[in-house]
Amino acid sequence: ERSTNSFSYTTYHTIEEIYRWIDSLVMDYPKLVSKIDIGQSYEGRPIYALKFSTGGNKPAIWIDTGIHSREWITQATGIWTAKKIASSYGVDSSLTDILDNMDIFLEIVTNPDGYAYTHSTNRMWRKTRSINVGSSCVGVDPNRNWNAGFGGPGSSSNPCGETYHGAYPHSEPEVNSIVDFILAHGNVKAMLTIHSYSQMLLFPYGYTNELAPDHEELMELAKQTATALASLHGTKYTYGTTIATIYQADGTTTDWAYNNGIKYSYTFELRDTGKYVFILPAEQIIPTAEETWLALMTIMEHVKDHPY
Ligand code: PAY
Ligand code: ZN
Repeated sequence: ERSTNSFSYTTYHTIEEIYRWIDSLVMDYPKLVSKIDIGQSYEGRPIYALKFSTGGNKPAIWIDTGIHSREWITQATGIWTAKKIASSYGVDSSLTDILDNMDIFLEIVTNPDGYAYTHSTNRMWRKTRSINVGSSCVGVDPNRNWNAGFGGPGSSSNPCGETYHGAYPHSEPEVNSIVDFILAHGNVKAMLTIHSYSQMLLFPYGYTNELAPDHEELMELAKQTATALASLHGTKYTYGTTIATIYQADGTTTDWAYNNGIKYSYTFELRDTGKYVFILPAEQIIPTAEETWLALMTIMEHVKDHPY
């Protein structure tokens, strides 16, 4: 009996529980799943990515959840998604076809220090937990810390701000670990970064009104993805560029990925639209994860079928 079968996918978990569960997943599916140590957080916690691979180094899809620690539905969705990928290989023909052609990387706790802090002290903590020289305020917004439009007006230069960009690009080890990993890998074809809330699917750019060269394809795929997502529970997503759909955001993951040659670069904003905000009831974990799966599959199939 696989030990990940008895885990509770319907409740929220601490980082210790998630890290133990990650080891169980690797033990349950040793041929498909491995754990990669990609670095250390500011406070010294290990940073792990799961690798789903049928062997070798294939072109890859990167997914991360929880870069903003208070967005708990995203780490919970990441856990469910990891189990879904592992248990679908050889069972679901579409996912099997994806994994026969591509590797999937999934980083579930992308901001470990922040996540621990949302459990210990402040449920609403968004940023990292790094100390800012010359300020008593702690933390940098890890989704303003990437080297793409870094430091622009869609971010804060005040260390006390919720969107503080940090002292310099990739100052945060949580961001820099991903940058190093992806650049060293060299063959990442899609980068999907999962946030909440707002029910949106966003793509480049956030730092400029200029349209990306692949704008039409990204827009069409976003439309198909939103349709697939809504087909399960009727959850409605809006979609478009970050700047036009939510607001100007500078130094974000998706803009960095796109400018570094990763065409299929999307930010998900999961449930809801403002009723429960970041404290989404645990009963919504499975429905959210299930509908998000349909969206992820739509994008992953498209990436597999459109090599570049
Ligand atoms: O990556 O497209 C992007 C930027 C948009 C997100 C951001 O500000 O980093 C949107 C917000 C988020 O998920 O962090 C939205 C939520 C509701 C917030 O905290 O404002
Ligand atoms: Zn966020």
